[in-house]
Amino acid sequence: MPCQSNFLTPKKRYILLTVGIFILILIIVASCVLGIYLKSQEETKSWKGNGTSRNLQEIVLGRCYGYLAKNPNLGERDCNKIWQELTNAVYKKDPCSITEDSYNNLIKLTQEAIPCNKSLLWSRTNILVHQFTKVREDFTTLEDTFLGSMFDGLTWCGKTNSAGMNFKSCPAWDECANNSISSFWKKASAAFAKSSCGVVQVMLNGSTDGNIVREDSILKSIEIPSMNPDMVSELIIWLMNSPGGGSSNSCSNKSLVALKEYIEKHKIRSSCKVDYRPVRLLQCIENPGAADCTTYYY
Ligand code: AVW
Repeated sequence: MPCQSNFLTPKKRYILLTVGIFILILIIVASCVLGIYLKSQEETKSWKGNGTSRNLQEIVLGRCYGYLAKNPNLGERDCNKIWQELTNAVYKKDPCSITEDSYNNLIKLTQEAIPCNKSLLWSRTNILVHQFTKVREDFTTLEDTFLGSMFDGLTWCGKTNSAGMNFKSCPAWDECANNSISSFWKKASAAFAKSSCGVVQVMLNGSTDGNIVREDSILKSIEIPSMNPDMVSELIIWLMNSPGGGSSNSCSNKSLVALKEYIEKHKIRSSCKVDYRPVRLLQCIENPGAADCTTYYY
């Protein structure tokens, strides 16, 4: 009896093979198109904040080497590794899924001892406090430290589906809870407060609109709770009013009294000075004609 083969005829085989190859090519092309589409969607996805600062890598590396040159006591630090850890924290990740822990390695690489009685915290006095530490190097804000000075004023975020920074837009501070910028500053602020010791100072703005200290400020929500009451003996508030008149406040202001109670609830003693003279003198350099400055002329 002739053998009845179940095998396909060469013609059928040829057709099947052609169809198979065609489907395979179709799948490859479709996934390429989808990949390109996803990437382009990501590039055009517009977050509310500015994109990554231009020349971020060069700026961070330059600031890193600059700080090390001025502070040889920090010893050997690898600026390229620091940059690498920043990219590890944010590359190929949704910029709204970056937690404080994402920066653990970066924090480890930039650890620095803050001498006791030197830490200066601030809220709503960003410009004034840094004008002050420029002339008074015996005080240090987070932005004057190795870590803080490298990233101060810069913006960065990665892209979900590819390596590299997103230079078009990044989430704004409040756009999502775990964004690359807010998580970084929260983590850095907690580390700074944790390593502070002795008498700590905090510069506040008595002439600001609204609350002197915002409820969700980093000072209140992160730094005060992070300080170790066994290491910090006192928190001294410098309440700075604008010398040009306008609204001003005293230490008996309701929100300051509440802040004092909040500090003491964290087992840290606190006190308050209005218009701390060394800072007032600095304000008067900028505004010598202001009513509250004329008393300094003899
Ligand atoms: P700030 P903080 N929304 O003057 O106590 C938008 O109130 O917060 O002082 N931007 C914010 C927000 C927010 N909820 N929170 C913080 N920022 C950004 C580190 C924003 O760029 C130092 F050690 C704003 O201009 C100080 O002791 C800036 O943070 C403490 O944290 C300051 O807000 C100052 O932070």
